[in-house]
Amino acid sequence: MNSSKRMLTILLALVALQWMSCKPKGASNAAAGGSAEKAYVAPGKYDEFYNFVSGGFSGQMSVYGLPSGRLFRVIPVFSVDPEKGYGYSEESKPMLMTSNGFVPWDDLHHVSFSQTNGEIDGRWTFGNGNNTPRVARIDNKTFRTAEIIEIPNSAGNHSSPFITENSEYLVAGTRFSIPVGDNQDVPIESYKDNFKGVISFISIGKEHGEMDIAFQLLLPGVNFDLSRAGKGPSHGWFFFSCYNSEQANTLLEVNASQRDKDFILAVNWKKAEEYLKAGKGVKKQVRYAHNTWDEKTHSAKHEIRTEVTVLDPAILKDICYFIPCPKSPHGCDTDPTGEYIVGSGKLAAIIPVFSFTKIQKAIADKTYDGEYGGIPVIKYEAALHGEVKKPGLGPLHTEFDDKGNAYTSFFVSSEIVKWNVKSLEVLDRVPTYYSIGHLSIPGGDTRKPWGKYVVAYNKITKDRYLPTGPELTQSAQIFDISGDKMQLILDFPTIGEPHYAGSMPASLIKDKSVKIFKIDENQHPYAAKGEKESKVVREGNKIHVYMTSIRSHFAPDNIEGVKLGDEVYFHVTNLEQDWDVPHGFAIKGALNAELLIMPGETQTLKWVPEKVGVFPFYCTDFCSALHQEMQGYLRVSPAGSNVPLSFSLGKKGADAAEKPASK
Ligand code: CUK
Ligand code: CUA
Repeated sequence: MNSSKRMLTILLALVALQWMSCKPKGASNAAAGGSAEKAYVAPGKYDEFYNFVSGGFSGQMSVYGLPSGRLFRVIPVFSVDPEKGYGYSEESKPMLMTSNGFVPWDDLHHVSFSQTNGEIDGRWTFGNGNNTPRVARIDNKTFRTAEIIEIPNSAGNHSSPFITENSEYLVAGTRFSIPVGDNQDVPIESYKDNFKGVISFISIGKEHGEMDIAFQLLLPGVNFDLSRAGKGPSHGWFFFSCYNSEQANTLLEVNASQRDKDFILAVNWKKAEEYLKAGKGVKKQVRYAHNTWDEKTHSAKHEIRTEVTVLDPAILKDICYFIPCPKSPHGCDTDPTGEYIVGSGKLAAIIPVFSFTKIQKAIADKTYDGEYGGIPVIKYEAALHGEVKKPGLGPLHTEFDDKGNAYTSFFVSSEIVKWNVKSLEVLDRVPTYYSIGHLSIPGGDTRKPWGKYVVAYNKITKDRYLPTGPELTQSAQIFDISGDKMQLILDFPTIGEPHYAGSMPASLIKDKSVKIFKIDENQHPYAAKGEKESKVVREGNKIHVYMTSIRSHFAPDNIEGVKLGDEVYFHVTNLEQDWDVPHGFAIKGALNAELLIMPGETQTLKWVPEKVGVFPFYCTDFCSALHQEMQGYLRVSPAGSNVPLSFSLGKKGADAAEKPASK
């Protein structure tokens, strides 16, 4: 066994041990930590930062306060959410449409914020969907998903949605290379010949943030993992880590861990733009979804797009360069100055730090070590600023403070290690409980970090919390990093599995938060903008109920003349114009969920009655002292019945107005 193979065996054994053992390193002081006053935000006081945390396989994003760890909101993104009716209301269903149809789930790993001049500007938060490749944009004024775009020619959208310093682009790099092109029916064994790794550059509209696939890069079949944009001097470049340069298609655990070095891919996207302008892109026929939410119609629109432009960097020179990086790199992080790029090899015993200046010189001097898939490979030493020696085991991700320091998470040795970016000297280390994945400093991936806290997002909690059956909560831990030594100040459980997260000063969002939707601006085709407009209309077997809600009744609240075989659409308009007065709507036996309708908004619940009878409906959100009175009845008669269609509010039996069912 050569020394590198032996090292690999030892590391793999350590990885296995980590998962089996009950007490990893640092466990002896599992009950340690806590400097509660630093995380204490007095009742009624606001937190300093908003913290947006990915939910992993929950498909959601959650929003906490920093430093209190208080949970404010869970935003459904690639998931249906019965609490809010997202994915259940007729208006929101199109948000989850894809080229495969309705896909109500995804695996959300990374968040990123829109930036202006390399600083967080507070407008939008983006998230990636891994499984059915998608990127979502959340509007920070409403904390709602405003747009979702599907990524064609991609599978496992992991290297995403990292962003450039003026929000020109965000990227989507495929984790799984796949057959690309007309013939997809190829043997899996033909990976090396037929599989390609595609990276998409998604442009972002300057005013409204709308996403569009500007171009795709066709690259060798490897696994793209993570990425970061260059900044300052390296603005115009993007860096991607990749593993499986062995191009294995089976048992990757072993077969993709053979080579001493995989790669970081450096992309000169300004060069790509030049080729694009010169018409060097090739148009490819594809199918992908683009879904947008409209705040005036209170509805989503789903469309299928059919074309992308592809650039081939093996033919179009000077777009891409590979830089060797030890042992299956995961994180690939650029520091606030934009000069240094940190690669974190999951199985490496050092952390290499690359220099943008040296990379540029190596390219100018052609200091190459051959090619990989038609793309030049820069000599490792020629690109290297230096290596952090013996930092820990299993480095994953690195964030930065505003004092020239880096903080790297170590999954295997369960710790955060602080080191100086220039001198590469290790300055401090602190245990996390346990098996940290990502870590996050407010602004820690931008040109302007607020280096006050680092938050660890841990995969395992073991003995930290009360047990909850076979699965235990994941957790976050906040460390004060304002001094020389990192100090644990708070643990808090998280929703789903947190991967990456980001924080920004509360002031960037707080005063822009939407309070109501103006009822006059409601352009929903089925809105009833006052009780007088409420009505029930039959169109064939479709019954449209134009319903209003206001504290504390629905109009109408008695409906008759619905027959088996009818489809009923409750279009509920919330007439309130006060902050935080949603009304809910639910009807017995409905097969979807409730609606939760914000002030001024209209939302629709589709209901197909399956039984004859009288069905109560009610408001699900405790909205007033008489919330429990906010209810109504709908009568369903047999298919051939001659009960006339009628609706009423506040009228008794025989007096019920037989309003004509006209539109
Ligand atoms: S990955 Cu989760 S710990 Cu998907 Cu960003 Cu590294
Ligand atoms: Cu409206 Cu409760």
